[in-house]
Amino acid sequence: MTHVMGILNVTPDSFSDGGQWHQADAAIQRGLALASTGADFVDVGGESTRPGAERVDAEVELARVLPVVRALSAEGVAVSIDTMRAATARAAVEAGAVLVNDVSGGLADPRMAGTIADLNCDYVAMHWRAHSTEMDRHDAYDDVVAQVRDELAARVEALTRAGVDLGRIVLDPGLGFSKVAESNWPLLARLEDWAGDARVLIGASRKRFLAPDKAPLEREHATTAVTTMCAAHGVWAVRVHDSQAARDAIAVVSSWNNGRDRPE
Ligand code: PMM
Repeated sequence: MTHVMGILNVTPDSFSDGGQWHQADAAIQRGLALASTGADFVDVGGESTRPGAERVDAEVELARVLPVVRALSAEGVAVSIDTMRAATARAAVEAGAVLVNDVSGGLADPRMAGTIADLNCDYVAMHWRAHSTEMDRHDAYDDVVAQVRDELAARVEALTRAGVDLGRIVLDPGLGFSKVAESNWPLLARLEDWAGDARVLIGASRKRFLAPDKAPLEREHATTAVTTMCAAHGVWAVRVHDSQAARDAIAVVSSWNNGRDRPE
């Protein structure tokens, strides 16, 4: 059954006021709420990857995420750390995180592959071409499905060469990252053509391509529709803001499939 990864961005624009403790406290409460409403993982990130976003210093990123990772892990929540930095990944796993979610697939930090091999944890390798300030200049494809397949295969090759167990790698097409709106749909419609037998994570939640004329919060129904399709197509996990909506959609697909086996 498809897993739910709840999004927890511990970034300044996510919280309206207060100092560091307040931010961490609010983030921890949000993480617990995500877990209690159906998130199998809570994905903690301290650096925005929205198009155009500037990078934050490693120390700032670490100070944002570490107390949250530690507190949620202590409460029994399965935490995933959303980072491109090997040092942040290591510190988070040592604080209890069980999965590293790297939007750069190991490209942003040459030490990431060796660190994951060493940590021996699950690792999401997302398709990525450039940092947020430049990603829109790298959105040209002749055949987006074939190129994402090949570019991800190159990452898998580099990761396994560094000692990462193939079974630990989850592939993600990086919806909205160096992709114009129309490039995202073939990647969803032709999952098996780029992912093969690998586990797949899909992060479509509230992204612009779902409904360009709507505000992010108004893209929630479209997000749930994508979750439903993902569950029907055997996707391993969806990364979402609303864990309850995703959980309900996945339960519907599961009951629907069970209905096939049940006598009338
Ligand atoms: N998207 C964002 C951040 N992290 N991680 C993965 N694996 N896949 C994604 O699609 C992804 C990600 C950007 O979305 P946000 O600003 O809502 O966190």
